Amino acid sequence: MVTTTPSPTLKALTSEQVEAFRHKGYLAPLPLFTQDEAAALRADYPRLKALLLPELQISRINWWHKRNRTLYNLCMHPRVLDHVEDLLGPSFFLWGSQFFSKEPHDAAHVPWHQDAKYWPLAPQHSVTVFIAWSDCSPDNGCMRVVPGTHRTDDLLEHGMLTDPNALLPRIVQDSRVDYDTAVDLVLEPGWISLHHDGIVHGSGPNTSDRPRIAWTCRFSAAEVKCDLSVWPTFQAFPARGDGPFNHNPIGVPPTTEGAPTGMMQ
Ligand SMILES: O=C(O)CCC(=O)C(=O)O
Repeated sequence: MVTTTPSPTLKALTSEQVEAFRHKGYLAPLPLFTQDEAAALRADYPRLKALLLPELQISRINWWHKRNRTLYNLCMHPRVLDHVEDLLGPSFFLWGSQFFSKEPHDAAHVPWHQDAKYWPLAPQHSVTVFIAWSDCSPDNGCMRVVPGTHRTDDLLEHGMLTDPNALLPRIVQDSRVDYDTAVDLVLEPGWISLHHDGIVHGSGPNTSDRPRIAWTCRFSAAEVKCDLSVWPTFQAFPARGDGPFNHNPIGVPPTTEGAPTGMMQ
């Protein structure tokens, strides 16, 4: 397991919060956007969703930041980057983004998993910023984490699922994970959580009358390299610091309001 490398000068978090992230593998809840800013995000959701090809499901499509200026800017918002810098250190890049949305009474769920199990990235030094666009609560399927599960030497065994409602295809299969200790990450609109790429996390279905809308952006420290034989369309978008950012192809920030045309497209 690779630990966090906090900046010498913290920008958004306290040293106690950085220490808690190291120990538990997540931080939440963290208020980040104002109520007005959160309402503006939420109001924009139908426009963004309508940009997708009709056959695509919004929660099964990623890497919007490569195609859409508004969402690129959201990932690169200075307050978002301040939080990431406090955990990854001064030089890091953006490479991933995805909505995880569930309509009211939606059976969609996210099986327990470790992000790093899906990602051909090395060394393991990445963090996800999860931004709530709606409230995220137990009844509408908020994210859940199993604290401390990032502190294993190796990634855990995962099995494959065929469940059509599973938003991701793999599930942790390791009897050492104690799900009784799982924590609900309850967020108000505009609040965020931060999670380590090794923590076991997932979420249940939406049993409420309200939508659950969340946006994730993924960042890695400058030294992280992607195996392009696995993810040939991977691009790094430098976010902060001087790098060097020479380990991966560099992306050109979008200037228009486009949308992905498929996974990783
Ligand atoms: O939105 C969720 O419930 C899960 C999100 C997730 O798995 C992730 O951000 O890695």
